[in-house]
Amino acid sequence: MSLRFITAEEAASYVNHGDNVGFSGFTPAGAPKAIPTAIAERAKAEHAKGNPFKIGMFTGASTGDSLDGALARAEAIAFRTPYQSNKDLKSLVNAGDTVYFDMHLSQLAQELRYGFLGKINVAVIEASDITEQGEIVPTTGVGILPTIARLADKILIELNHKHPKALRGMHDIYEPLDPPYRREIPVFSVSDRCGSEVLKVDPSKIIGVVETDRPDEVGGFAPVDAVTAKIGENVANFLAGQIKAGIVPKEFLPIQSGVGNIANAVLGSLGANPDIPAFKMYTEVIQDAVIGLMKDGNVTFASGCSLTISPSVLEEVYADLNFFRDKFILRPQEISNNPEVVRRLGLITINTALEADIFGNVNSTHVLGKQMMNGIGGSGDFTRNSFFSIFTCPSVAKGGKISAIVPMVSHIDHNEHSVNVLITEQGIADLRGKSPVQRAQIIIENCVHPEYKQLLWDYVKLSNKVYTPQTLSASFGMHINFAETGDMRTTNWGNFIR
Ligand code: 0RQ
Repeated sequence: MSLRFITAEEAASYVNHGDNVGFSGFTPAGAPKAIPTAIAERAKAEHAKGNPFKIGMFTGASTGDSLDGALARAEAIAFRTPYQSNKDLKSLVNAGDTVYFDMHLSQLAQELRYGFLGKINVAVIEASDITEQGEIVPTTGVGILPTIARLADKILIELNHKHPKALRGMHDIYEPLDPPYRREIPVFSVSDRCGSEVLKVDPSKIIGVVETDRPDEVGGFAPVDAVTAKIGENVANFLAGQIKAGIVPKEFLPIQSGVGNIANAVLGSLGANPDIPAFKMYTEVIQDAVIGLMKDGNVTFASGCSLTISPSVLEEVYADLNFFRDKFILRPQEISNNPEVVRRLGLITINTALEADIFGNVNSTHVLGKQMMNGIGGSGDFTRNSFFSIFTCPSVAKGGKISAIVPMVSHIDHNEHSVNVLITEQGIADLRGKSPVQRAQIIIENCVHPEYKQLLWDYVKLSNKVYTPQTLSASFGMHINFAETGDMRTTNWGNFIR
């Protein structure tokens, strides 16, 4: 069957109001660009004629502005899952103007297969190569690609010439069987492959191929500052101590590192610490810092779901693909984040908290309990199944007006049973084997900013001789005081005692 090359506008004409559309990629890496923009234009044209036009959207994680941004601005989103970070989409989500539900990223593909989330009408897939037999080589991000390609009635391809055909061989495409037939996922070490190097789809479902030449819309990172550098140093020192204590084997364990500025800084610190051996990563997003660490020999292999690196760094990788070729595998998020594999490999997981409480519960998603930041992403997939889990965050936000450590988190993503170690620029709290009272003591002593220590000690003293020293009428006192006065520091517990 020969491939039909079409325009993005024609491709968009195959997407109808009410359709559920699955998009390839993970973060802006591997996310289609031309077809979503054309779907947004189509939505605007239909709206101008007075017709409804909205689609349901399944993506790997966040995407680029020409996908989430364009469709949000066109008011074309009926619902959206999972992780997102585009500012226009976030405004809709936080104004309650679209339906958004957050999910553990490893679970999305299986929940689509199980039928929990409805049908997929169309899959829009970015490819670096495609054959007439329906063999597709993905680009820099995989996401939920195999599942949407198999479940969708129609497939639209964006063949992006920005990515070399030589990417063939860098992906590992695997979809597990569903219960009761599922078997073990045969990944026993970070670099094991379990699937095929290309995605095979039914060629009769491919409606058309749109050729593009557009870079991934990946933003840069904030430069490392004194606070993020100190957090990174604390993480590296903690891990070096765990090797010395014989808890982490001297050959080390694979690292998973979360997304964002803090995570990028932490990785840099691990590479710079002479007591941390060269390591492998079994992670979700391979960020800029990893490329530098690979070049210096500090990271020897990375398995991930996407190569989310800034355009200039990606050019470096493509210019030297022979060096990088045997150092990466890109897999579907169902495999890169798979709980079974995470637990088997014994990952040390490092993710970022927006807020933590003195008992070790972590909020990674909600600003002050109500506003969605990005989503839980893969942090839950990794944290719950890790060898041990670390959460990092600066001890204060907004110039000190917010303490990142509070009596009770305003939203919970990771609970005290899954959070093993909390690290801020102030220090390290190792929570393993400790009671709630002991956890509160070590978190306040080691991690809380000096301006908030006394306030939190006073909070603990509000209850006496209980298992968890929580005072329900005051547990959100710092949040309420911030809402009323713009500063948590002036919280007076006396105002909250009933
Ligand atoms: O806001 O910049 O307006 O001052 O929250 O700061 O710089 O965005 O931090 O890039 O490290 O991201 C948790 C969001 C951190 C990310 C999060 C304010 C603070 C600032 C945060 P301003 P940055 P980072 C697997 C892992 C969930 C998913 C995950 C994330 C902004 O890491 O999305 O872990 N994680 N995935 O001022 C109010 C507080 C605050 C606060 C900070 N307590 N209250 N505002 N801020 N603390 C990978 C994937 O899943 C893809």
